[in-house]
Amino acid sequence: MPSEFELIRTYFSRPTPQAVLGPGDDCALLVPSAGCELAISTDMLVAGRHFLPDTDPRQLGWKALAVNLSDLAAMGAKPRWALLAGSLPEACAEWLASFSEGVFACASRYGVDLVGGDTTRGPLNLCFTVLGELPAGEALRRDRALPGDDLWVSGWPGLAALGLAHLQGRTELAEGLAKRCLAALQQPWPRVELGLELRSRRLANAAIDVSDGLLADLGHILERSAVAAEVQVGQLPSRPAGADPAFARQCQLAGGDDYELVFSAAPARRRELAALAAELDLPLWRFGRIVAAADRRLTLLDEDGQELAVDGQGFDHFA
Ligand code: TPP
Repeated sequence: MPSEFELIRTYFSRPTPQAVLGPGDDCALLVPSAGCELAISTDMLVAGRHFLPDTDPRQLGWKALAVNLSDLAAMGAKPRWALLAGSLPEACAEWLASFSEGVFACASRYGVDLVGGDTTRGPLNLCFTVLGELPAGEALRRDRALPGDDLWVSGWPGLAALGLAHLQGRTELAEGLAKRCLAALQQPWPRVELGLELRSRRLANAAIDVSDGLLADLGHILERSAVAAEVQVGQLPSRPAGADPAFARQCQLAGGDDYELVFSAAPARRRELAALAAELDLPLWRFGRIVAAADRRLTLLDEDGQELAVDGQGFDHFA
């Protein structure tokens, strides 16, 4: 059994060119770029709650870091550094090698240095802290949506929740679709480039990443911006062939684990957003609009303009 220090040295020590001092001392030493603010976020992944205990360790390593980077993406921050605090039931060399491979695959894809952390024995629990930077005063925030803004969402919300339901035997999926949904669940791609471009081109007024569910996370924008919204369900990506359509819609609206970005933008920016979608090769769906109303209400409309019941609170750890 390796000691804690051997474990860190063997599996979690890689060069950290973006740090003055990386792992090995009591603290890492970091210098943000001149004129930048730091964006900092932390997210914990607990076995049985955020992932199934038999999840492939390489995919788990990727996802544990990716869901944290998604928070940086939502604010338009450039990821730079990460710390990992984890408790592990045992120091299994094979598991650790695969897990750290997944972590560093994600870290190098998004340009992040792992600069420190902590390891202890205990139930499997992984908690990254990520640090990014952005020009002072320019963060994309939840509280800046304006009446009249369009609402947009990136990518393919709903696939990850379908994948989880499939793994848990709650729904059947056609073979090709199952593969896509499991990839969305197990290896999400945080929309870092999208967040950076929305921020630097000043295209979005407000943004959030979708972790708990599309409607639930949109609700945070409404709450913080003190506005209401109308959502046109028919303008969301069409339900994938090979799944129960009603269940797929439910997953899309309230499933969570998507790590897509929802944002609001002035209608005058539609053309630039279409160009950005083509540039990033990432679909952007205009699925509603922000309306002025003190009640912060979310109205769901079907293809015929009929109001639908809002059924789906999103994921809640304490529900
Ligand atoms: N159960 C298992 C075994 N795996 C899952 N992926 C889920 C449930 C679904 N799930 C777990 S956490 C979560 C979802 C949809 C929401 C996101 O997690 P949270 O800790 O709320 O992230 P945050 O909103 O803090 O970024």
